[in-house]
Amino acid sequence: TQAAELPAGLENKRIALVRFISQGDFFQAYLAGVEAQAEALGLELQVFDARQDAARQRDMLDQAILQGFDGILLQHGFTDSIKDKAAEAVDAGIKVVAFDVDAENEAIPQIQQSDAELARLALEQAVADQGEQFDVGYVYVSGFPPLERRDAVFSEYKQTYPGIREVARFGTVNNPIANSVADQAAAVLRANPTISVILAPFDEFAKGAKIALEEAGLAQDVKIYSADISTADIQAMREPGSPWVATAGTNPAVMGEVSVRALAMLLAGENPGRQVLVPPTLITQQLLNEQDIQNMEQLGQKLPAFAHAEVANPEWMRLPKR
Ligand code: SR1
Repeated sequence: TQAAELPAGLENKRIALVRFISQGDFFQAYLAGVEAQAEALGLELQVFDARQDAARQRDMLDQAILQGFDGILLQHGFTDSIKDKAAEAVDAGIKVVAFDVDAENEAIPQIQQSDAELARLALEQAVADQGEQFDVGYVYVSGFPPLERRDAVFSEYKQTYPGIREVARFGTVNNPIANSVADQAAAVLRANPTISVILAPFDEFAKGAKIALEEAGLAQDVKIYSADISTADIQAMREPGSPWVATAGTNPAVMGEVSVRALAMLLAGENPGRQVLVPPTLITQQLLNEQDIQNMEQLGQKLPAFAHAEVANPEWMRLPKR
């Protein structure tokens, strides 16, 4: 079959990805998805990587505006540092979409992984496995919309199940995130021997918790429930005796593709909607072992939600080849 004609609005367009955070499996795969989808649509892409520096992200957004990009994809960051610049871009006629950062602008579609649903899936599994009474070590950093949305669901859970006690809260996004979290987790585990669950709603947090549990000889006693999935995560969950028993997530490469598709729709004069939500799926260690899933490609073959998301996908859309 012949590919549908692309809308005229997409010809010779240049787009910029302005990202706050880039280290870790999720962000590498997200970028791969952005690159693949931009190429499939013939969009020229430039990546601005702020490396977790809010002032630098603001400067980079400014540069993207001054350099006359047709479209801008914002990825993570803080409302206060980008809001006015994002509004400036919109006012200059630049199409803007945002993944996991709220620019507080009606003209900027917000892309996210249905974070509330994601947290619910992980917590439901924790309750199914551990019952309604357990002590939790919670890995959390405020200020990131996806983590805050997941946190709101954890707060509901603690109210619904008074036997679920958060006995320690810790977390950092200092690079390398997993190792920094591992150092904190080691101290938290020593101080709180009743912890039987670590809730780590970001896979770099879960990797850190796993390191700490294994070093402390606690991998049999404390279980990790997380967010996100990658090939490295699948391997870590499947290691013999791994404490990482469940995670909920989407395919981050698909999130990158969806983000560019939403931006392409705006460039084509179409509206992807104010909220572009990609539903997450629960993945347990048991499922990975039973189905002998070794990597993201195999996960996509077994669970089609990991291969493609049916959002921001008009008739004319060209998808990357896999
Ligand atoms: C620091 S924010 C980390 C999260 O961003 C993305 O939403 C990923 O799911 C990751 O958990």
